[in-house]
Amino acid sequence: MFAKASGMAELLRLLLSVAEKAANVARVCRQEAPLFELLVQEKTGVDKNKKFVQDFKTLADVLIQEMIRHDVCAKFPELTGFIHGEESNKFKNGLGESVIVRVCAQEEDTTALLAKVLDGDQNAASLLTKVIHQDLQIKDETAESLQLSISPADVGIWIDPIDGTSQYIEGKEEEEPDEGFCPFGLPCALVLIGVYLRSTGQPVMGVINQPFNHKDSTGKGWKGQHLWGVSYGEVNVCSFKHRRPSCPQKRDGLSVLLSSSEKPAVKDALAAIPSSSLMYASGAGYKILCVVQGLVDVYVLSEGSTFRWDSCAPHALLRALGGGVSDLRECMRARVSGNKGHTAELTYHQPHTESQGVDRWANRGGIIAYLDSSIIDKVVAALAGKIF
Ligand code: 2IP
Ligand code: CA
Repeated sequence: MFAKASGMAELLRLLLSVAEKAANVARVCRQEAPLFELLVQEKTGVDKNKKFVQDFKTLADVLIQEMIRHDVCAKFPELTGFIHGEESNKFKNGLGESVIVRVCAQEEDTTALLAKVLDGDQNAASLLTKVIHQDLQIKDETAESLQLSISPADVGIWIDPIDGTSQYIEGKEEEEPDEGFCPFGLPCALVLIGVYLRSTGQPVMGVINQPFNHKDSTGKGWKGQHLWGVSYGEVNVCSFKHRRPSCPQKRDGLSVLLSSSEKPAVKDALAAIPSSSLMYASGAGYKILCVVQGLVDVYVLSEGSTFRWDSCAPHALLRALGGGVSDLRECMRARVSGNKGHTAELTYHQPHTESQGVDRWANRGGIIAYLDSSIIDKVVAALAGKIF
């Protein structure tokens, strides 16, 4: 007989299931014609009169976030008020009416509410509602057997409903090559759910769902994949197992993943590290995922252009594998003050109180994501005097 799953194991199972529903929402918006039209119209911006059309991608984001919030709070009321996301759930429809997007207890009520946001488009509203109210269970024996000495009342959650939205909307259909990663395209779009400890802000659990991992057998639809990781106390478990010591791109040198919009000074400084190779990919979450999978050694970002919701989930996976995500500027300061070895890992519980809006939650010192913390020194030494 199995022992009863612990609260955190139950939370993980729920997050895996709700992330899969989120991936279904993301896929259905691209696969079902009435919804896809709304996405495409947004892209080309044809119908300027209909405001909701311009905002359809935001609606998909908000909906995913609210669905996660609804499902988690229904099962874990102790998390109410501790689930944060990128989006606000206030929405304006084409008539200028303000609608609070939420998932209702009854399916027909959700459809009615969505139809209001979608200016009466019943068809689109019921397609979305069906996916949101689906009862979907992901089974994962390792996840279910986890025993942690913390409970859901000790944690908070960060949601990025779709990270890499521009790639999601553009929808370039690059399949992930067997041995590497995609520099752009649908595989860079990820659903990210990160769990942190309320007391210290340390990331303890992460679920990543990649809705568009590979094409299905018909070649028309997409299949996804999900990964998870848990890191607390003695427990460090990641669903991703490294199959080989290194990938072809890595060879002996240092492979560095960057945003294509990274500053030239940073690119030059990193390129000067002996036998380094610079690579580029879209999506902050996706870049950290590439580090998790050992496809590159490190992801470096010198700007404060990512947020807690981008990094919390993949950070937990990296910790489970012995790595981490640190504040780049703090690492550079630590070097100057002779505090070598100080990793300045990101935490997730405290806002920058002097900032406004989303900037309160920015990873404003830039980030460095690694599996092996000895890489921090190499990167920081190369960048010393070049940035900040
Ligand atoms: C974005 C998205 C971008 C990324 C940016 C994130 O999140 O992941 O792709 O920029 O940092 O905040 P880049 O691809 O240049 O790294 P979202 O898609 O949720 O806005
Ligand atoms: Ca994001």
